[in-house]
Amino acid sequence: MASAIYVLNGPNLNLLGKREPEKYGHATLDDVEALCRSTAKEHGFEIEFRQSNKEGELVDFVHEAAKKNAAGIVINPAGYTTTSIAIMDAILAVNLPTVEVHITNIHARESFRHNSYISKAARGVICGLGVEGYALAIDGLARLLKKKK
Ligand code: CA2
Repeated sequence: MASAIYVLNGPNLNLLGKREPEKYGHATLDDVEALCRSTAKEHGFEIEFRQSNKEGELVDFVHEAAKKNAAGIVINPAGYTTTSIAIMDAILAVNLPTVEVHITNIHARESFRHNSYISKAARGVICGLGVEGYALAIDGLARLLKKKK
């Protein structure tokens, strides 16, 4: 069986495409999942796609990724980006290559969005490229993982 990339989505991302399309675009989270699956398939990976509005559940997903021997993690921590030492610690603990994604350019927005705890644990960060950022994160992880073989 192909190994999996876990794609984790934080609070309110279940509203993608349904609210504030001027900010976050028209793609729904189901569209993002389909994009992730097709991108991963090109590289021979499967996707485990999750969303939660609860910090602890996101921590559990990170632990699950390690337990299931995932190849890597793509995470949009959303509103937990600038507050969650718990998610940062989980990513540091499992030591899986992790790419942080934001749909918007957080650095061009309010200053309270700039300082990401998750970036301190991530191998790379993509922001401001819309939901295409998820596909680019999977491409990037696939390239990193191929190099390791
Ligand atoms: O740009 C991103 O992807 C963010 O992670 C989105 C978060 C925000 O707190 C970060 O600063 C940047 C917000 C996610 C909320 O998702 C919604 C989606 C549609 C409508 C309303 C909220």
